[in-house]
Amino acid sequence: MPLQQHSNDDIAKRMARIGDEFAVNGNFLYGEELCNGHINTTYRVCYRSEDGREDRYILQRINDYVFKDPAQVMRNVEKVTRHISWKILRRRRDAAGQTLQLYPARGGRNYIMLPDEGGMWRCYNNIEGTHTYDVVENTRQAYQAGYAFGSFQDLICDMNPEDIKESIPDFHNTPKRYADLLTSVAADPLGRAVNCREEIEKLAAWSGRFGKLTAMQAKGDLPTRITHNDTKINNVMLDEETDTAVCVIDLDTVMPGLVLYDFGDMVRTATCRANEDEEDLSKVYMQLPFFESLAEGYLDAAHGFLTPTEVDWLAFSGWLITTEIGMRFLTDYLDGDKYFRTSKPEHNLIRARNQFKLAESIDSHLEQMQQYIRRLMRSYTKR
Ligand code: GN1
Ligand code: MG
Repeated sequence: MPLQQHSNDDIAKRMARIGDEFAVNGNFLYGEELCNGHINTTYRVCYRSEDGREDRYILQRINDYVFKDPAQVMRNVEKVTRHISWKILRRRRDAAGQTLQLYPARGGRNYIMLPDEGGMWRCYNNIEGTHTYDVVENTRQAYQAGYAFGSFQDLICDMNPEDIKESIPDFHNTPKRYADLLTSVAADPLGRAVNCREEIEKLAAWSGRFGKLTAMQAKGDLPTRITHNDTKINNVMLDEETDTAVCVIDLDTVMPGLVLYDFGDMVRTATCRANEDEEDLSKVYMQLPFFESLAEGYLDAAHGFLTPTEVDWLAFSGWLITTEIGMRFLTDYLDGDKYFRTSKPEHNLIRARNQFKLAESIDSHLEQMQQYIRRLMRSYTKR
């Protein structure tokens, strides 16, 4: 979601200065800030080449409070983007431009360090002819999101796991996230715990279920795979005209994980018509038809490689990840809003309450959700 175009002001000069560090073609025309992530800073810039062609690029600053080793993030991203491009281009030569590509920077790396501009910057192609949604509007979009991330997992499942390092350790380790919350409650540096007693109690009551997936993973009952780990609906680029999925973006958290974390985060963001900032909690609930389409899209792409145990926990993962992200918002609220970008007072508390409401709604549908998944799986074996 661009805010405002800049072509000749100080912001434009900064964007041009950063863009000129990369192998982009031509002269800077204009740029705009894209405001749909909580972590990195993102600009879309347009350059005109000598022959009059206008090309758009994405410039992004990697947040080094969140990603402690940004160079490692870039090594992961480079391997993943290359692997995907190689696979897609082998199938469809005309798909160039529809996968993420990094542009080299001055000096030969795929990033540049600009200490006076906040640190590390990188440059991607802008995937033209596509758009994203912050909330799902119809079941077709939910299907496409599921299909896109299922296909993504399929595309990267043959990468060498040794090649991809953890960019944020314990990213989806829910018991660890809960322990972090309890540490923040105990420290309570800003005296905010008093505002969220009810939420803290709620989590204590739910905490017996937080370790289900990590325990199964530790026992070897759930396979560790390379996964995306941030499968929000607005990380799927859909064709502007047909609304079919073109590619997924935001690869910074691609690392070893459970496919259930990816599916869970899709349930969190593609089955509710309200976004995570919605304050009117009466609008925050899961819609079963959206879940069904999401599951159908995901399984159409992924049913071939999932194990029966993975399939058994798909619905539960929606509840778990929604609760986990809510817990992370609450922890950041207590810590003083250092991690997630906020734009109003109590923003992280609002988000946490929203997520807990959604988690309760998902929880009340778990049996129906899992039944639907079982039915879908049976339909594949019959085909
Ligand atoms: C962050 O920046 P964004 O919106 O892509 C976060 C995700 C959360 C999400 C909640 C690296 O992602 O884990 O699910 O906010 N990313 C990181 O909206 O922490
Ligand atoms: Mg992200």
